[in-house]
Amino acid sequence: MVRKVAVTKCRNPADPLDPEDPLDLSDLCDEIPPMSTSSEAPLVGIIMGSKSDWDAMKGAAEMLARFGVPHEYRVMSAHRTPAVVAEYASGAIGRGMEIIIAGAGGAAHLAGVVAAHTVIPVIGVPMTSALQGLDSLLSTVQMPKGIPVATVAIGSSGAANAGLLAVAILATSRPDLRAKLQAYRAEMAEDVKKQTLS
Ligand code: AIR
Repeated sequence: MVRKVAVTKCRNPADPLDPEDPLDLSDLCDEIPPMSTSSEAPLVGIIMGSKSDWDAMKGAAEMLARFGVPHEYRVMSAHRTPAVVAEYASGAIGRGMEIIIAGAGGAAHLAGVVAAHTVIPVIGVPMTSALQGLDSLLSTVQMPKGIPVATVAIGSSGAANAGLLAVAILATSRPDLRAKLQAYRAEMAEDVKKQTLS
């Protein structure tokens, strides 16, 4: 018998829980706003190992929202819900997704496991941890030859940069997005030039 595997997502509090579904971890997502963004199919999936990662990972979502990129965000764990991760990653291309951003901390295998199940680019974000994120960084970045994960910096800077890197990848075939990215860089440069030390 094939067991139904639900993709864990951050449930809208207005929606009922599914009592039949032991994999429904959506109660873990109380502090994460309902999944996303727009009615368009997501181009980027943002996933994280725990709701405790959201404070940092929301930087990726904010960046994608700033550039108008349809995206979604969900909690799923390579260790606590491995079947959910496999199903999500395997189904990403079929759902029209082009990039997955995966954040996890400690023994951070989420990005690597996702990359093993799909050929779309996977960006790994190491979360801060009991070891200041060094364990997360090494377990995300040190992938074996053949299965790449593009790893960004530890924590919230990394999450924001993961969003920007996703935009840059999408922009290779989307001139409008490339123009927005160039405008963002110009704006950032202007801000730096205005900075004074008093
Ligand atoms: N984690 C969850 N499943 C596998 C891993 N590596 C990570 C989460 C989080 C850390 O464990 O990504 O960074 C602690 O999770 P929690 O839920 O205990 O706060």
